[in-house]
Amino acid sequence: MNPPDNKPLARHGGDRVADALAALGVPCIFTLCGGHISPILSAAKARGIRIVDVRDEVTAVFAADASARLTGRPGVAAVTAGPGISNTITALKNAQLAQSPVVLIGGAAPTALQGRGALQDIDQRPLVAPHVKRFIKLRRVRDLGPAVTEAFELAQSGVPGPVFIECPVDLLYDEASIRQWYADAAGKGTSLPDRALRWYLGRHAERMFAGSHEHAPPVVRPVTTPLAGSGPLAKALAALQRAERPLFVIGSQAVVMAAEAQAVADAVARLGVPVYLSGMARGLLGRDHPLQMRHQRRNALREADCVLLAGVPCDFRLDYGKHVRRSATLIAANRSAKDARLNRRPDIAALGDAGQFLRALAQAQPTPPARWAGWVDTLRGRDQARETEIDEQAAARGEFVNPLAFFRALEAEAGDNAVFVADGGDFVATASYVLHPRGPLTWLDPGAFGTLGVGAGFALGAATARPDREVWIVFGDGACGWGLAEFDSFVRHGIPVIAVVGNDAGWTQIAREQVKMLHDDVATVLARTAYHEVVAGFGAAGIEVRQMDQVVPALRQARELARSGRAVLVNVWLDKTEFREGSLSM
Ligand SMILES: Cc1ncc(C[n+]2csc(CCOP(=O)(O)OP(=O)(O)O)c2C)c(N)n1
Ligand SMILES: [Mg+2]
Repeated sequence: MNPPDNKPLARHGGDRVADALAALGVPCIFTLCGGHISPILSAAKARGIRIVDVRDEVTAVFAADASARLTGRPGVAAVTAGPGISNTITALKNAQLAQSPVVLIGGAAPTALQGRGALQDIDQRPLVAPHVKRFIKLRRVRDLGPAVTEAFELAQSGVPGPVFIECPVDLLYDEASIRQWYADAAGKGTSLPDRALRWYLGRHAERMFAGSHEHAPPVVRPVTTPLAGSGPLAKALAALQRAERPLFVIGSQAVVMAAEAQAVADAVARLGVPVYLSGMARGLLGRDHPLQMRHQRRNALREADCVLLAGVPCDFRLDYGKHVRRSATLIAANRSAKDARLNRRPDIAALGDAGQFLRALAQAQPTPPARWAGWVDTLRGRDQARETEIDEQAAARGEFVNPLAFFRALEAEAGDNAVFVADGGDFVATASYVLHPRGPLTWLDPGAFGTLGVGAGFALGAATARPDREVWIVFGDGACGWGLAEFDSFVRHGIPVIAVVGNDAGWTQIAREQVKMLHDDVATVLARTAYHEVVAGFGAAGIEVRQMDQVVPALRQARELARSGRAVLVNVWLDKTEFREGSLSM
């Protein structure tokens, strides 16, 4: 919409932010509007940056996070002051724990009114600062552009993570309007306090706009990759050469430089060491690489005599380090010194980018020793035995759909270019054993924060960053509740994601243990809700599946609809299974 009087707009602070974003090559901003940030959104739009507006600020930050993980470049979200910012906290924390470079731009009350009871004015620093690498507080117009380029560099450097830029609204509108606004606020009174206020506000405006009249183009700052030294590399190489049963566990941090993920994959394939992939590294080696194991990781870790944890801390997922045998040589390659040493001190700490470390190892290692073949075969054999068990469990027939059989079907039907977003409990854990991500960066899950509700935002980020991909959300019926309103965003923006909801009418991952230990299913029971009808209300396509023989036709129809540009939700009625019996994460 043009301004009602059609007068050209004076240059304003929003233009400075947008100029910096454009210089950085930002393709897209995820947002939910608010008066505090309007100038940024309209200036960014005018520079050809896509503005994707959503229904909850948390979605905007999840989307920026997913986009960052898939492109290796910071994802950008902009939200309004106060509640706009407080709504993002879960996603900010999630991005921080996942070490994902997100730049969040937040509005704020006018500088002169902060702390005086202005609309949505709260002290935002204590709310946000614990979850970001830096809280950048701005008081001068001329700092807007440099703050954006600084935030980009910071978000990606060292251990990547979110950075917050607080932009008070009076920095964002044009100087004449703001000066007029301050003049009106100061009034025309002649008393001493009136004159003092006028003087104070005049000086305040001078400071705000000081130095803003020279216009220097934004300077993009280079990002340096932290590299492990040659000492740890030589030691790790020697340890590998001595090993009889080496094992790699490769996690998200090995692929933070997304553009180089394929080079990391090639290196891992050349190294010839059996490997388990986790987090964003799932899919690194493609669908069915002979070195990649999917099952019985705990046993493999207990037997291995040399373990490289590449971008993986010894947290709950490795039972705090207890899964690795004491006598094994433990090598930790990690950008974070804290993560490299978490719960267990490694014998060799290679502090630097884990992906680059793998590449350096592959370059330095001669061909893999022939004696490793037996070890690889042992692990392969176990993996295949587990696959046979899964096939047997998948064959069991019940009243509705068997989740294992469902994922076997999805594995066969989803395109070779599929990206899977995982959001849920048991249903998603089953998916993670049965689905084979197609290649590097084709699997997204929340990470160590274990956050339900990431699905819609992650899918939005994935679909905008990778418009050539088929984006699937694997949703628990509980988890899908957070994101259903975003089908409105998918429809408005023509984003054809396909959601499959495992409808077991409950928060099953919790119910399983709660009922067993406390004999009470309180708060874990849901209804067989018609989620497919809910999304139809937003204009998306909804399909219901209650029987196994409906699964393949429904998946094919869903792909067809998505290809024609529609967002789709397939609501799949599930049987209860014993597949996840006994698993509990604390
Ligand atoms: C934001 C958030 N709230 C609560 C939880 C606790 N939680 C973990 S798994 C789970 C159940 C998930 O249910 P659903 O999505 O239906 O998947 P299911 O286990 O039934 O397959 C819950 C509530 C969480 N991880 N995150
Ligand atoms: Mg459920």
